[in-house]
Amino acid sequence: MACLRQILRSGLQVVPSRQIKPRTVKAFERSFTMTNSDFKKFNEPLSGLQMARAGGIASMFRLPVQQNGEGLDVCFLGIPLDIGVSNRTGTRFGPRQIRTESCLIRAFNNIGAAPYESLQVADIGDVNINLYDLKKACVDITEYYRANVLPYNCIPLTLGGDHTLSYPVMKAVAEKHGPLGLVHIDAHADTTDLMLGEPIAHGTPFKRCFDDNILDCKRVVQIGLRGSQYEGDPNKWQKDQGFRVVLAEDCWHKSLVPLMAEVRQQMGSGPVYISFDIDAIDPGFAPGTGTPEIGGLTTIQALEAIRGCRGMNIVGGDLVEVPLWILPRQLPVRKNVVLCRPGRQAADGAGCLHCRCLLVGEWEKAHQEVTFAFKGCFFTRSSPH
Ligand SMILES: [Mn+2]
Repeated sequence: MACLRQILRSGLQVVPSRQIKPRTVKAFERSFTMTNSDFKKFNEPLSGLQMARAGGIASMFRLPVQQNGEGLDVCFLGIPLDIGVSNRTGTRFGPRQIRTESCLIRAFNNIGAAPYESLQVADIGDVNINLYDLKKACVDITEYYRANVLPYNCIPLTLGGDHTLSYPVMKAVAEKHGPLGLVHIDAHADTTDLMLGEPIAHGTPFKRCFDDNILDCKRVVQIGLRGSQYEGDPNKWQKDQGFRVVLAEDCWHKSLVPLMAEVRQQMGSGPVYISFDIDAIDPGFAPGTGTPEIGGLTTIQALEAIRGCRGMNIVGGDLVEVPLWILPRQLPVRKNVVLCRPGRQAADGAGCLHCRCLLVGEWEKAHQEVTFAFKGCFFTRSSPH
């Protein structure tokens, strides 16, 4: 989330994202004269200089935990959902795992972003969902946001959980803000109408959003789409509705800074929701997501895309499809895991858990096509695709 002071300093237009509370405005005005110690009234991540990073409650960014969005500008909350996936399960553990990994965060970054100087942020826990009934889970999600987040003018940043959740979350957000612009970063369009005959699944959320008039279609952009498709002109439907579609191939070997300048123009001053599917990033960088596709965005491009949203009227966001298996030591088939390296041949038809390279029998070639630095890729003989 962009810091207001940084936005002003950078000369970008400041677009009020909502009715800014008096306390926030005062803090913003005072921020030019206050010292760091004066900001302690705002929550900050528990510093690794104060307490060992392995310690403390495993909240998002080691921020304080509270029950709802009261008094907050921004809240983190988790949705441990993975019964909407079409391939590998495990992202129900995503919120917990993201929180665990987030213990490395510090209050400032090296380009000067300082969100905790002007925004009150906390972790409000997880949505209690029915994991035996996907449709009921969606109802649970919308009702939770209506009751515990949106009445407090609090911007929800959701930790997923599979991509199904964007539909019920955006439904609640749009009830408050009206039709939403959407910055959707993903390997897949997620605009399928039915999956196995079902309207609710992780490949359908933005079709459902469209059907429910949740989207302001001229202000929708999808970035990073790629991979094999069910039909020859897979993105025609989105384009017919007015979406902008940016294929992964259109991003290869490029900075996304110019693209994001155009996206800011497209979004204008209206409310914007950001939905970031971790599988947008190449599986060489972000292995282990449920439906990986080679040839994806680099981590640098991911940062450019998110930083490029600065100045937009952001009313909510999510990070989805993050699985249990972020680190090799957490792979459930640990004993059988072998770390792939260029030059090493796949034996016995072993399947790659993350990049599908062995599936097509061309993993050396595939990795050459993924021109970004090779960060490690895991395969196992016991878990073919
Ligand atoms: Mn997705």
